[in-house]
Amino acid sequence: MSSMSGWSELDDRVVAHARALAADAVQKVGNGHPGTAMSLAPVAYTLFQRHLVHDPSDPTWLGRDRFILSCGHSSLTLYIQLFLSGYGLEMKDLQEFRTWGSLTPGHPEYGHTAGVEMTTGPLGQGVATAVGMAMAARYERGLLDADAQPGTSIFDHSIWVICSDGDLQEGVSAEASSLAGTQELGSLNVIYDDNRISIEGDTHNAFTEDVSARYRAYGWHVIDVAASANGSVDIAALDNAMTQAKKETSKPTMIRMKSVIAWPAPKAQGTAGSHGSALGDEEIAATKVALGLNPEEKFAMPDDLLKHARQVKVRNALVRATWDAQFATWAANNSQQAELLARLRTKELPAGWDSDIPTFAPGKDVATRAASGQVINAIAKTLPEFWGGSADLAGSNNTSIDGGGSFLPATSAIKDAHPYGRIIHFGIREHAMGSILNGIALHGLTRSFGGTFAVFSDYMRGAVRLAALMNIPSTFVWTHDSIGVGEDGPTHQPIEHFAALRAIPGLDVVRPGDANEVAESWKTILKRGRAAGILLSRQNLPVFDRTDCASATGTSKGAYILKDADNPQAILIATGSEVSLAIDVQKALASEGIAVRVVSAPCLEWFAEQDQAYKDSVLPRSIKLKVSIEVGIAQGWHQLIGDAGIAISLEHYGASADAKRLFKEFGFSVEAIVSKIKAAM
Ligand SMILES: Cc1ncc(C[n+]2csc(CCOP(=O)(O)OP(=O)(O)O)c2C)c(N)n1
Ligand SMILES: [Mg+2]
Repeated sequence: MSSMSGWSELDDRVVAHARALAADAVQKVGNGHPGTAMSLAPVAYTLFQRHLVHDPSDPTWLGRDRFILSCGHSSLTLYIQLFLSGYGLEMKDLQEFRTWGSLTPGHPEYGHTAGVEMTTGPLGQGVATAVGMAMAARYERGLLDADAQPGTSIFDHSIWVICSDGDLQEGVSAEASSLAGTQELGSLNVIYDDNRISIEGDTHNAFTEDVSARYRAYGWHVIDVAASANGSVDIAALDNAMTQAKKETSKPTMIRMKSVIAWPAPKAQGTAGSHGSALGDEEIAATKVALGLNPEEKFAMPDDLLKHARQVKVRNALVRATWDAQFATWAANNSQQAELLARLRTKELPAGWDSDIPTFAPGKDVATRAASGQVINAIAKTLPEFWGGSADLAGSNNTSIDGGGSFLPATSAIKDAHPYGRIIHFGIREHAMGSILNGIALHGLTRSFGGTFAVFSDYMRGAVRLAALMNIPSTFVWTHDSIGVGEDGPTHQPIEHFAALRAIPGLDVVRPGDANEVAESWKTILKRGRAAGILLSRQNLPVFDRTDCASATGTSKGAYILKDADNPQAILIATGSEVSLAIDVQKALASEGIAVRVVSAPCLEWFAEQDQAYKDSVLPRSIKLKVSIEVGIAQGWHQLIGDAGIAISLEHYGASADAKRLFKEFGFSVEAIVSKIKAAM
């Protein structure tokens, strides 16, 4: 039994049963990850019982700490604590582990199981997303309680993470951890399960660096916790480390904790086999004997032990009540902020929030990235919760909020640094930027965006997919969206990216055709509150004369008739920079007596949601010749243009030359498209 105060023999018995539960749950379904959940059971229990500020009766309590299990494969680590703390999971749910419709899927899923703060499973993401949560915590504090002394605000709380070797091998965690050091995110506490085992065995087959030294070099506070003599996690030392972690408020803390996977299974402990395979009845029985449990019993958690563990609910209800009282005082003294908070919690946009968004006059060509920059600044005026930045391309992505100040700790020597600044400098870390945006969105109160070149959306794809999977409102700003980039050449010219991004279910891929479509796109993105990416041109584009064309409000429908003709013989469907080209093609054909309709299609996902009558009105079946014009691969377009359609596309990499020349060389000219259409007629 551990000698620390407030820890009793009952706690030891809960932990012993929790270890056995992990083994039983995997054995029952026949697959899963028992070893880590067994060895981490005391770690998570200590955190949930003694350190994590949470209210199991209200998993969305604003004042709570956040907990992320970055090594999502060890989902039982979390499920068992949710069961023991009384979040609503019961033994039956553990028995249904990894089965259809259960509350205990293979990896934790946000929005599915109460108490799960993020979907994890792709290693590294949890650590990186937690960095975003810690950044959001500081920014939100700035909105609500800016002047409170450090550690005294009711909005001060910690972000706790348990991660594994794989989490720290993944680059995304390194990107984000480096930034967390620069940002001095004292609220972030990461417990690293240093068990030196991954699927292929000893991690020294690929991972020999001194992780502690690396994190110290990042500017973290690192605490090393050795294992007990018998191989189990040293709970008293870990408990003490957690206390130290909370005390350190000017640096993120890493607790590097030695453990033995699957401890104390006699044969399986310390083996890679225990990572992802059921241990087998015999080994589980032997483990139970080693734990002092009845080897005949499965899924055991005696009532007295469960009752003991669930006292955490009672204890924390008192913490919650105190917080509620402090909150009431805060609200009474800060009526404006309280009003803001009430709105932010409902995720509603205030009346007139979009009143400063400009309308762009025709006549002067505008790059859609430049229009986006203006729109971002207009939104920033009315929505204090709107903030973001770029992966070192702010000037190119047009993502800076004028006068917003750089989000940096008070100690920073950077000009315009401010702990509550609205401009995030992500550094050249696209993947972490994506994860951090997800963390900000998950944290709950604010809306954030992050920019880079569209071609580097690939670098952040893991995070983008998770944003869509979790259905959270991360907004990705992807500029330089085509060969229109010009001279930088094929490494910088997206080709397959539109299709690749549209392939992600639940992601809105928005490619506005002119400045006014940009304004409407941002409005729609903000209103919908879903994961979205906006693709913007580097080069100037004409601003359509809306007295001559349809209103840009059609943007929110995803596709709309921009400019019609009497009895059109064909429909041109274009996105982004190709919409103005389509208008020119329409003119050229008209001069030859051929009438065609031009449809601008800024977002195929939004269009897909429209009713059939609307879709048929824009793209009637009776007009057989449908022509898509988009300067990327054609993949996906045949769904809209059908067998009789033509896709004007780019099926190969670009080249280094001026943009106009590239469009012409690659068939994106009025002449080339007109002749293709005429041939098809
Ligand atoms: C990005 C990513 N790559 C690969 C995997 C597949 N995978 C799951 S767990 C794991 C390694 C497990 O090692 P470790 O992180 O040390 O966890 P432990 O076995 O100690 O629980 C791998 C490669 C994954 N989940 N995510
Ligand atoms: Mg490991």
